[in-house]
Amino acid sequence: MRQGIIQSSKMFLVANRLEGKKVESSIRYLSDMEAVFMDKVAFSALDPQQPVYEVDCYFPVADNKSGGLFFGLTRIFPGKVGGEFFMTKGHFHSNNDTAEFYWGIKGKGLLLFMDKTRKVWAEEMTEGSVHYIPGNTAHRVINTGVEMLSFGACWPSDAGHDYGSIEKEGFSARVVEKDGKLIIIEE
Ligand code: PAN
Ligand code: ZN
Repeated sequence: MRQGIIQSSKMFLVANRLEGKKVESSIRYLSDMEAVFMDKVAFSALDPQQPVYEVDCYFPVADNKSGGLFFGLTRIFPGKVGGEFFMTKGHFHSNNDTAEFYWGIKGKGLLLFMDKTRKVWAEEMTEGSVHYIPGNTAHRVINTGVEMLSFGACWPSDAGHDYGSIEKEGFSARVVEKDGKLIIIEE
């Protein structure tokens, strides 16, 4: 049953790609993400125009209006800076106590959660996985695979995005590959 629902949403997303909807697309390049990665030497050796992830969003109601839902499709390229995998910037919602669903469509990764006390935990994201992100919880997705990682998202239209605290303080855990093994380095 669960698989059936995800299969049909995957068909909708991959086959029709929000066709007929007014989609707003954005791309994050390495040059937008200097503060995010740990290894500044490895970072400076890479092409700043390398895309890290792209997002297609469908906003059926005005931003900040309560009662509506927004929909996003994110694709994170495979890649690393030093040993650290490509990932999204990550954020809290500005309207703190608003939740979100993520679901894996293709590829593999980790969804990293962090609460306001900086406690972190993670869930594996794979094709068909479903993830509930509670309110007051920062969220970031990391592509730990060798292919594109695609996932869907649905969040309240009055959630807003607060990138500031993550830009300043980061997450309290990083996901890196060392000697061919995936490890999580906690603060
Ligand atoms: C998602 C994210 C998307 C990109 O739609 O906005 O995956 O990640 P960043 O916003 O962290 O750059 C979402 O969580 N919306 O609320
Ligand atoms: Zn969010």
